[in-house]
Amino acid sequence: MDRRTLLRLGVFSTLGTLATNLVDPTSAQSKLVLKATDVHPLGYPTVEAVLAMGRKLEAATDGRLSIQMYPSMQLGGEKEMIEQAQVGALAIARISVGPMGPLVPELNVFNLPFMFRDDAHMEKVIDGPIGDELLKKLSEHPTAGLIGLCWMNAGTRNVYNSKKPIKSIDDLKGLKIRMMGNPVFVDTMNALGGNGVAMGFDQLVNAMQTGVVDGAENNYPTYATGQHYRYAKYYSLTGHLMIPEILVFSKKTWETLSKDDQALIARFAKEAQQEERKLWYAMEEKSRNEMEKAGVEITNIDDKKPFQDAVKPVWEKYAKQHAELIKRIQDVQ
Ligand code: GTR
Repeated sequence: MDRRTLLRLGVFSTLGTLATNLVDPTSAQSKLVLKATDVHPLGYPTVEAVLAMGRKLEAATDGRLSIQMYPSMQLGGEKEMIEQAQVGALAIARISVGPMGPLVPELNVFNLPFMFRDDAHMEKVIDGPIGDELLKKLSEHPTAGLIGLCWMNAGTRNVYNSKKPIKSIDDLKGLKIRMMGNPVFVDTMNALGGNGVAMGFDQLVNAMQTGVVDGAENNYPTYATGQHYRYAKYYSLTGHLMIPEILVFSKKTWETLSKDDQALIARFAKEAQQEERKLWYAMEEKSRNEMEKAGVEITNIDDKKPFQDAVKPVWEKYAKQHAELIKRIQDVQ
């Protein structure tokens, strides 16, 4: 947009009231504030990694590009975040791969129960060619409307509930457990013997408070910062899911950026992938300690085999169409 068009649109006269974006008539180039969001609060590794990315962007562009973070579900749950990024109402969303499966089927391989052997395996996959390919798949997807910037660690998800410790698979019977909104997760919980209830993260605390669900499943940091332990004190190490996070950028906004700005954002995002990881492990340990102090009952499950056997039908249903990709993931040592 040239200066004349901006004048015609009255942009300069209303500048004082414009809170975001946009044009600073005193600078040669326009300023852009990228709106970012996360369901987690300040201090959470993913939030801090994106904030650090914003500081770098600001420094590298003399303040022309910056990131404004809206943490703690200020802009809604992840479904809403995806929708807002798709229409360009926000630029950056840090979400779990969980709700991305229905959008880009290949991403669902990360959502399969017991897909990764451990954190190291998961990291090797997201840091390597498969990680890059999947980000590209998302970015080039004709209708997803999102650019995949990078991955982040999110540890292992374990089941927690208000009724009893889960020592063996039989203990899951009859428990209503909140799962993320993606059929693969409800199927997983049902295959394990519980009752999977799909629900947004933003509704979970209320659902536990009112007994709509008996519990949920997540990593230590989410269990702790989300205050979930207050309603479900039995945390059992089922380790059934290990789902990385993904940082997405609105394709609509992306296409308005210069190639240089795109490259800069992509570079800082790659760095954020590694930086979040360090914060992640520290936070995981801290949360676990806090939970022990808060009186949470943590239960180890020695024999995972019955759990792995029980989810075979889920693999039958969702893995077949991605057999080659899954084999490549399993072969990563
Ligand atoms: C967390 C993840 C969030 C969100 C949440 C959930 O581990 O960081 O992005 O997906 O789980 O269960 O909805």
